[in-house]
Amino acid sequence: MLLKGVPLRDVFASECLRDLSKVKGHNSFYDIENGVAPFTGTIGEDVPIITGIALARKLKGSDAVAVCIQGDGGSSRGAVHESMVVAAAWKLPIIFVIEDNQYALGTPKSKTYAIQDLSDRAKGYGFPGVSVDGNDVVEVYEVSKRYIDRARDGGGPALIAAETYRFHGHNIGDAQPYRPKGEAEEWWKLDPLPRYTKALMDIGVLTRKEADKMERELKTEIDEAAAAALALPWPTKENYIKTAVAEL
Ligand SMILES: Cc1ncc(C[n+]2csc(CCOP(=O)(O)OP(=O)(O)O)c2C)c(N)n1
Ligand SMILES: [Mg+2]
Repeated sequence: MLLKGVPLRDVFASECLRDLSKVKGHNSFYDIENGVAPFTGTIGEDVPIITGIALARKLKGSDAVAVCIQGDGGSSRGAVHESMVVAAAWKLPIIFVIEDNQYALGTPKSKTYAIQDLSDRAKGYGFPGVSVDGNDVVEVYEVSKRYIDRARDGGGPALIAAETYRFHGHNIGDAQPYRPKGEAEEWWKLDPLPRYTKALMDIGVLTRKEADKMERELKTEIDEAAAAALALPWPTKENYIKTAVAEL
């Protein structure tokens, strides 16, 4: 949402269920103006919606490319399969991204899949599939750009599986009994933020001092946006129903 230009305050406010109706005109977790599609909360079921958006854009002759980001768990659902079949057959401008963070709530990937690399599935649909180190900012950017450009040129869909890790529990009440001891510690060594900072310092475009300053400024920006979001009122029942009905 941030990359699409949604203000940080509004992202936090959506997460914290605050009333955004006066700001956005509705209270739901999407931002059509900034190109962020609706999110249903039912994992997997967003994929046909985003595939439909890609179809609509293609029919209208737009050069937009839909990027559909989902989890390893969500991507095992039936609607995802149907979306990939139709996206391939109609060469739709859509990139399917699986953010493979190894867990769906408390279920490890190995209990839901018999394959390790989830991009292998692409071959069966008839479009390219590629696995990337999801903790490497530059690799993710380069591979995404390659396939987004291809889709924009009429080349059709691609599947990118970004291998990563969910560092924290699924939610605040998750004691994570399912996680093998020491596993998270290994993944923390691959934390993308310090890795990218180091990569930029290695090629001489960033100094430690600049990185520290940026971190301090961003922390202030995040704290201020969070405080501003929490200062917004809760939606009233009437207001919530009114905005939901207006959208329908
Ligand atoms: C159809 C459906 N079943 C169950 C849930 C509850 N649920 C919410 S998130 C989640 C795990 C999703 O895992 P994954 O797709 O890997 O995404 P991650 O949270 O790891 O990013 C589940 C089971 C849901 N939202 N929708
Ligand atoms: Mg997951």
